[in-house]
Amino acid sequence: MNPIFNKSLVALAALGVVSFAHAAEVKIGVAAALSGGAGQYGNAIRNGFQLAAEEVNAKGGVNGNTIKLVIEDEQGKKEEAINVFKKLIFQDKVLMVFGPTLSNSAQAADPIAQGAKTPVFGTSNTADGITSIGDYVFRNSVTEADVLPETIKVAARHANIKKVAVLYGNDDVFTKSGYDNFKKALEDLKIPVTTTETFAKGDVDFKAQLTKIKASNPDAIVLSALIAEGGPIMVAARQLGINVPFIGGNGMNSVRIFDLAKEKSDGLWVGSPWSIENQTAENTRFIAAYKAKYNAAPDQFAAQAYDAFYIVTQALGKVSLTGKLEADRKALHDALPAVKWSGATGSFSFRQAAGKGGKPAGYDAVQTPIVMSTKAGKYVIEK
Ligand code: 1QQ
Repeated sequence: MNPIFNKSLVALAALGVVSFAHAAEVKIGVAAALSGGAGQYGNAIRNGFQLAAEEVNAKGGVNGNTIKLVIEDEQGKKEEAINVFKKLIFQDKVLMVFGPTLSNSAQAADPIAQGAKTPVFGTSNTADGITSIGDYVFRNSVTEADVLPETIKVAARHANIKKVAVLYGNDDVFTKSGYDNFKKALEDLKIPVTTTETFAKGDVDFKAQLTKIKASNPDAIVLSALIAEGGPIMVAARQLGINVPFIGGNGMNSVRIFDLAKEKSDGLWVGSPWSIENQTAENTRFIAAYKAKYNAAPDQFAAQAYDAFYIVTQALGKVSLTGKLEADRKALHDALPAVKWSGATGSFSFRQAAGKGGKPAGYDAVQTPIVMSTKAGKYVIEK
């Protein structure tokens, strides 16, 4: 190149008029259950991330940097989540990882991110203890401990619930944690339990448990399940003539219930900061954008992922990336806790969780849950 021309280009670049290099591309990993029993959640999560990333990149990215999502299917299995985390963190060298979908997988895979000092951000992990893994673990999914007492309280007020049966999956981190938190909330609210029954992942026949539950004559069934089992449980209950309300945790807050249980899907109570019926400006805009892109309505898993992406962009906006991965991961980690955001899921901030054995803990979500019940294939907001 002509040296004079070259010099003038350097001068222009210094003024910011032209730039030599393309703006940097920031790689962010997404580990989601895109196949298997948790695929219903994972695909919605991926959609939420892709929509947000597209919006942010269309507006010029963050500090001029484009964000590239590196998306991997962890199949809702903890071994796969570990493999995917290793690939994203050590091979792809992503700045941070979103996911995995299930708490069961997060408990196994998050220590890898923590060990590599790479921020990991769950958008659907609601079990106790996930953020106690360490200070690089973040989530915007509100814990079962925070949501379930509210769901039970509101349901009990409306549906005249004096005693309940409890049914939960006893082989999954999330469904067990949901059970612990349901049990505690029921004790606190002095609601007696008529019987407690269990099932395992992959079960398809729930007749024995439901027959016992029916005989115990509860006013409602408290259910800590993922939708793959929880949907069929609700269908089977209705077929056995059990028509009392179901009170579910995060796993039951899936529109899939309307496909599975059809006209028998009424009377399911769930809580979440997000509702399709919540008509804030941010949520209305999100729902319209999601429908325009995917030709389907979003669910709370998509909404949580969408907001999580914006929460991260807020932190990234405050960070001057150096291109040195270790320093950049730490800088993002340091910037995240102070982020406040108002998105599709309402107003959001972080609070530091309790640490284990003197280690600093990660960060949980501070958000207000909305309690809903299902009626005629829709969610109704209940107060
Ligand atoms: C968890 C959950 C599931 C319902 C995620 C999809 O809340 O595993 O923590």
